[in-house]
Amino acid sequence: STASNSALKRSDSITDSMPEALKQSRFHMKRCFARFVASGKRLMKQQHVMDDAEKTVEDKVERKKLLDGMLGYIFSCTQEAAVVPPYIAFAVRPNPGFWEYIKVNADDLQVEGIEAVEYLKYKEMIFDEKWANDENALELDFGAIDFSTPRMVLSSSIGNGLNFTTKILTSRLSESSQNINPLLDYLLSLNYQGENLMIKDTLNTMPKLQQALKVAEAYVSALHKDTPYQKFEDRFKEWGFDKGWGNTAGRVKETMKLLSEVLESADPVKLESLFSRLPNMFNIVILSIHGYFGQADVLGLPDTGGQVVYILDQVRALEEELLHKIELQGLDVKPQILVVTRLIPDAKGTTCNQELEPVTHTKHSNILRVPFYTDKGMLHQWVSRFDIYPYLERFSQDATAKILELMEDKPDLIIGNYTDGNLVSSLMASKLGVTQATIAHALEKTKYEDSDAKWMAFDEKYHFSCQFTADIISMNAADFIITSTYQEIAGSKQKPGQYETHTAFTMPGLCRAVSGINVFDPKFNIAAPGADQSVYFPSTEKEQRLIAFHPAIEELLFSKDDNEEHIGFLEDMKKPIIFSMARLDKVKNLSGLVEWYARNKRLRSLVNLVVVGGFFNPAKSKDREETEEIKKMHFLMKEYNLKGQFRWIAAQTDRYRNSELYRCISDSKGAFVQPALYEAFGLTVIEAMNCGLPTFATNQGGPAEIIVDEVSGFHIDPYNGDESSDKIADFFEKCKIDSEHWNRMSKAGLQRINECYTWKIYAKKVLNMGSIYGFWKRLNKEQKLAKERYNHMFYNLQFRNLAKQVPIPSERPQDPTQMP
Ligand code: UDP
Ligand code: LCN
Repeated sequence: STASNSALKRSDSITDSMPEALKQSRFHMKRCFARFVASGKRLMKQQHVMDDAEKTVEDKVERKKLLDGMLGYIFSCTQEAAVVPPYIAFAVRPNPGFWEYIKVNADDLQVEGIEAVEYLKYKEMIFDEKWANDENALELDFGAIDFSTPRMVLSSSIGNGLNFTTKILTSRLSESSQNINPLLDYLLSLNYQGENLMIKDTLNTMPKLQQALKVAEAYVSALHKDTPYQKFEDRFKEWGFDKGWGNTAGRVKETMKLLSEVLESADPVKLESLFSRLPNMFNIVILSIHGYFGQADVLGLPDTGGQVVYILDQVRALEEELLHKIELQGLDVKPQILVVTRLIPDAKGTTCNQELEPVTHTKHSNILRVPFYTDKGMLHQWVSRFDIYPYLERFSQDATAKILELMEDKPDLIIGNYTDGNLVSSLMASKLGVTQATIAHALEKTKYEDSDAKWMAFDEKYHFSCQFTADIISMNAADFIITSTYQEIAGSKQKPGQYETHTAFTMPGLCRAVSGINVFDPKFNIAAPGADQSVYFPSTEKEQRLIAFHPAIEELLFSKDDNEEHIGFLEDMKKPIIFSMARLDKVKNLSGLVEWYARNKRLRSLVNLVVVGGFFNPAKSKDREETEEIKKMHFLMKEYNLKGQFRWIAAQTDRYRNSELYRCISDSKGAFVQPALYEAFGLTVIEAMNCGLPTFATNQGGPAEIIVDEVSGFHIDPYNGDESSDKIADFFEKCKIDSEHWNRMSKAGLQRINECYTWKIYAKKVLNMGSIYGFWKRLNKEQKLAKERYNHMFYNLQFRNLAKQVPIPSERPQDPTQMP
């Protein structure tokens, strides 16, 4: 962003350019570095580095020159600096995914490039000197065990792994000799529950297969394209083929042609197209363990939010796509999708105590619930996702047995969600030898500053020791990783991505991850979710509106009394409403929004505020963060006298009613505000935009990518409340002057959604990934095994012990008679 970025040529490393840059401003830099070390050992963030640099140079012109120059650029790319006098070790990130570590001696300004491991040791010196100096401290290095996986090289390729993998596959296939073609091997192995598909053992060499393809292709070419497969099935069998090629002569011909061409000389586009047709995916397991996983009355309960919404929509989209594919393959097979979650006997009026529940609007998909067991028997109550670790191993075994029983076969793909689901998916997939995908709706590490370096202080409350260990295990175990945005993997120019922060990090006293994950690994893939558009549609689609809810919504928004469901009221019912809805977690920052609003007179005069989240009695909450947030909300209401302008509504559970609520807010010409301190993706943002609401969303995380600032909505800075509330106020002021302004913004939001965020695109992509990465995994058996063994040792020696330290609640006696 600075004027002379160009001073750093792409080929120059920061280590190379820094000495010269320091030399040029030696006088100021001496003072600046003296300032860095003045307060002794500590960890500086970018802002501190910049502030100190600015303070050092008094003269304005000089300062500008310095900050616009090379040094200013280096400081602006510095994510963090460990001050260990006389050294300062810098972690510099010039571009997404690219890091350089440098140490500078503050006394003589000597510069030296260092490796990540050395940087981490400096950082550890601040927190645990003894451990930092322990030569045998536990060091994790997946880079060293992962020796053969090809890597992408460009920041811009990150998240596009499928494409890259297909290209690498193509060149591997071209290298392999005619008779031991791994693709042939793979095709021979295709089956559904033991029943052979596509080619029989008789076509077990390339010449035989190619010859048979020629004959069969010529034969189907002569048939009318709509001739059903059954009509020529017998002929096919004689030639050595089985079903799976297609439902009609036309489709069969296309598939055969694709294979013939790929066998002759592979090309990535054809290879991907061929793999998207292969009958290799029928049964899928999706793991989502914590919280209340149900289809009604669960949203807004602790730990129960977007993940549930995401998975239910995902299952519907995947099933639809599977059915479509199977039909085209000409097979008579019922795909099965099982969402595997925790059974909670204390179900709080939800269905979470039922073992099996069909997923609505699907034909063959079910929720399977498996209870948690401890030595004392079945666990009855909800447990926080932060305390879930002691139950997972047993859960994984019980769930695996149940799945095999229900599916009568191994699944073809296991998809994990969030730390707990991902860890279980790793255990299960490794045991069954099945392709594994992981999804991290949020990696908790990025949500709390220095949660790794200061893990010990967080551990009692959050058990990050378990969580980050589990996350690292799963990331490395997964055959592919599905993310919702680019930023989730590699962040932005300014800010590292969630996965990226797992590249090199340290938890002093526990483990130093020298290479935890590599964001250039082609396993990373972006597949953004959507919102169910039959539920979340624009307020302008009058015929579809769910007007039956209107009286209830009217009451919810405007009645004057306080009750169990709402407190506070709106005096002027004509004003536009700014609206937010989330779980009452600290990171969601709903109380922050209330405070911004409360402090901004202009905004208060322009609009009312309505917030949906949590409930009102702090004594009733079992969730640590929720309790604090509830108290803060009450405090703010009183302190700023929000009476008449603010309505607080308790957590809502009906998504149909919620969708109509969004639309009613839209009718008021209001806006949606998502003020989170950090948001991994932000489903409410796309729900609101689908309903036609102009949306202001946090610039920290996924929403920054969903919304193009000032084009399809607005970014707000959750760490700068005054600026954010002013931005909202500006919008409403502008709407007063220009009545079209609101409509334009509303339409632009919708357009953005329809172009980029739908479930159909998602399902196609994910099934293609399952197909390609499944094959990739077979091709790289040795590498996979080596990594699996390394990972397993880490699981056994580290994770298991950490999990044992997490207390098991005894609030309610567990039932010993329920011991299986
Ligand atoms: N939600 C709800 N009622 C509430 C709070 C949230 O129905 O009281 C829904 C919301 O509509 C969205 C999901 O829960 O579908 C929250 O997803 P998001 O991605 O915004 O956040 P998460 O809770 O997953 O962190
Ligand atoms: C969990 C979150 O915290 C959100 O950011 C996501 O939108 C949601 O899961 C669905 O992926």
